[in-house]
Amino acid sequence: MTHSEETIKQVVANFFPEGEVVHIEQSHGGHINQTYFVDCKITSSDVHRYVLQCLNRKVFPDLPGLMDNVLRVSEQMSNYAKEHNMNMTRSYLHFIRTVDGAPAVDDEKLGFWRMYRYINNAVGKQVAESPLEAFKTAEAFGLFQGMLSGITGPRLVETIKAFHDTRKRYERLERAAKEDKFGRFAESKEIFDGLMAIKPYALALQEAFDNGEIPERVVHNDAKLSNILLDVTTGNAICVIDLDTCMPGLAGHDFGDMARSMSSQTAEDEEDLSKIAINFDIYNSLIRGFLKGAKGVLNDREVELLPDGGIAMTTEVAVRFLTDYLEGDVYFSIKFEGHNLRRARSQLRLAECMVEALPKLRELVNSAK
Ligand code: GN1
Ligand code: MG
Repeated sequence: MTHSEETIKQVVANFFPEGEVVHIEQSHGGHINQTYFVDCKITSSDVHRYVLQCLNRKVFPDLPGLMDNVLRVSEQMSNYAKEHNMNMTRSYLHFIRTVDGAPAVDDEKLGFWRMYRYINNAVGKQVAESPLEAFKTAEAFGLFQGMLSGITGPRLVETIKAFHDTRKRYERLERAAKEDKFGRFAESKEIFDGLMAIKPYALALQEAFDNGEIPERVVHNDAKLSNILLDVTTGNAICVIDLDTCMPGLAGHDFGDMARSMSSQTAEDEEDLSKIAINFDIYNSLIRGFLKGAKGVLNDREVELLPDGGIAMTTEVAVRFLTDYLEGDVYFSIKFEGHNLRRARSQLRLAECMVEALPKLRELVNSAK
C-alpha cells in the first residue's frame, strides 16, 4: 500500500472517532489520486465499507474549491434522484463529513483525504463489453449533462486551469520535446510526428468554441467508462463517479472521453496496435445513448461535433501522456518504465482510426438526430 495502515487509521478517526478499521484494500484504478476501500466497524455489530481517497495536491492546487464543486454537483444529483424516484443510496455519492463538519481531512503531514460510502454490487469497467453497455453508459453521462445544466449559483471552480485546452497541451508537448530533459525524444519522435499530423482535427472542437458556435457548460471532463458504476446484476449504469474535474467545459469533452474509452474494445495502454479499431455498433450506441440522456439540451452544432470531441479527447490524452514521458513521468502514475510512451502510442493509434472514420462517424450522428 502507498500509505501505512497507521496513517489510514489516523485519517479514519477524523471521520469516525469511535469506529474500528477492520480491513483496508488499495484500489489501483486511477492515475492521479490514491484510493482505498476501508471496512469500518461503526457499532459493535455493523461493518460498513467506505472509499477513502488521498487527493493529489500537486495536480489539484485548490482542494477546498474542488470539494466545493464536488459537493454542489452531488447535491444536484441527489435532488434529481429524489424528484425522479431514483434509488437514493446508489445513484450519487454520499460524502462523509469529519467530526468537525469539514468535507475532508486537510492536514499538512497526513495530506488531503475525503471519504464516501462504497456502493455495493457495482463495478467500474476498463473496456466496453457490448453496444448495450455503451448505450447505458452514454445515456447516464447524457443525463448527467442535463442535470448539470440546471446547476445554480456561481460558476464552478476550475480545479485545473485550461484542463482541456488542447492547443495549450500541444504547446507544452512541443516545449518538452525541444528541452528533451531526459533524452527521450528520439524514441518518441514517431509518436510526436503522428500527433502533429492530426493536430488540425484535434483542434476543431476548441475552434468551434472560440468562434462562439458552441457554449460552455458544466461537464464531467473525465467521462471515461470506468467513471460510471454499473450494477453487477443488471448491467445498468447506476452512478457517475470521480467528480474532481466537474467544472466548466464542453459537452464534446464528455462525449469525446466516452468515445475514447469505449469505441475500441482495447485497454488505454494496449500494446498491440493492430487490435485497436473502432467498433461502429458501439460508437452508434454512444451517440444514441448520449443524445437520449441529454434530452434536447445540446444545440445542433454540439451534436454535429460529437465525433470531433472524440478526436480531441483521444489526441489530447496522447499528447499529455507523451508530454509526461518527456518530462520524466511526473504526472500520471505508471506501472513500468515506458508506460506513458505506450499509452501515448495506443491513444494516438485510436485517434488516427477516428480521423480515418470521420465521414462514417458523421453519418452515424446524422442518422441519430
Ligand atoms: C486521469 O486518474 P484518472 O484515471 O481518473 C486524468 C484524466 C485522463 C485519465 C486517462 C485529473 O484520470 O484527465 O483522461 O487519467 N485526470 C486528471 O485515463 O488529469
Ligand atoms: Mg479522474
